[in-house]
Amino acid sequence: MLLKTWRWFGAKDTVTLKEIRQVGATGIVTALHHIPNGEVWDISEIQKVKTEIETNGLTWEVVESLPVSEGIKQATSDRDRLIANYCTSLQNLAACNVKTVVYNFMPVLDWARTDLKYQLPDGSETMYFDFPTFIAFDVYILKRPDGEKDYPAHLVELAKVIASKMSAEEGEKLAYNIIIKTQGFIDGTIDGNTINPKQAFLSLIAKYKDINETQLRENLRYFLAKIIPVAEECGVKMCIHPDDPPFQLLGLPRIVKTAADLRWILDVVPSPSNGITFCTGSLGPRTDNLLPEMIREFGNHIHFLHLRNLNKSANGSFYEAGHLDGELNMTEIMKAVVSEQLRRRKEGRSDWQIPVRPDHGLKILSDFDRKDNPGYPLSGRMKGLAQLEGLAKGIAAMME
Ligand code: DNO
Repeated sequence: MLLKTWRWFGAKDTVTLKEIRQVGATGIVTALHHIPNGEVWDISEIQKVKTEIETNGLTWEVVESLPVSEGIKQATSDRDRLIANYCTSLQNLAACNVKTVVYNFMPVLDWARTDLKYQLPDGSETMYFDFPTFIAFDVYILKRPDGEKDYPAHLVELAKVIASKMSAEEGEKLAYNIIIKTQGFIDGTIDGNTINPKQAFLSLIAKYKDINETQLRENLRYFLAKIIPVAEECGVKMCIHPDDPPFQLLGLPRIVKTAADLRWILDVVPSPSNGITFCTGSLGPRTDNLLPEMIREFGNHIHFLHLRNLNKSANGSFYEAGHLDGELNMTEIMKAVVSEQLRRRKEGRSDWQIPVRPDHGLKILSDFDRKDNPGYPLSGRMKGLAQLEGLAKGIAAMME
């Protein structure tokens, strides 16, 4: 029922393609991580990775991500060249028959967590986004000018207390986790080689001083107007990834947070190629995001699914829970997914199965003996995938 996929970070990944085959995934989700952001992905480079995947009995199902350069998000004088490169990469991917492509439009920071080793009562580990701690990082560690004005006053008060109790070493660790550890491996603009990362981070943020949400939307519209016709012509389905977490951070504009945002994106350049990565964990921290309803509304445009769960609190904080364990009603979410698939199948569509990956996973069992990227342990994700598959099979059997 599910087209089961798995994120693989290429040669540097400690989980091998052979292992991925045994966890039961058939599709790989990966990127040309070795090509610098903004450069063209050549056919020969794409083909090399594709061949490696296929040699191991798997298929390259989804590109996550073909990164959108900061110059495109900021509409610098270089953006047309960067967009032309982007289009060439899309055509090259299509020539190799890799036709589902993830991207996001988050300025500077891709995703944010404040604790990468939060322990659950059973000894497993997960990731936490504590909003006051994030504000402590922004206002008191990074010391972004006027940062406190971008958050509710009562949260800044909490942040102040948190910062006052933090040792210099803990503060540095928090900054390292937010700026580098969670960013470098997913083609972030700042990696472990950057000298003075905090300064570099502040300079990147400062570039958005005159870009508000309206302007960033206009920059996204411009980008979509150029790339979607190219994608449509070569049969590529673009899927924008929502902002994680789905609210403003660091005073930066964020425009992929709600159903209204997604509606705007789909309407501004209407095309079957203009689609969504429906990520339950990214959209989930907001109580106004009613996930099953959103799947029903946007179903036709959902080309890729990230399924994960979380437990949240009223101030925007959350931690990632087991795939079936958190507050998001995964059964209702899966019912909406299965209905959409059955609808497509009835219409005779070849893309009736939406690729899905267990997004992140808890660190459990032998995961503690391996080095992995935050959120991407082997056993925890494998458990998540198995749970999601069982749920989907059960639901499909009852519906069919
Ligand atoms: C983190 C991921 C993100 C995601 C990108 C998509 O684990 O969910 O890095 O891949 O935002 O462009």
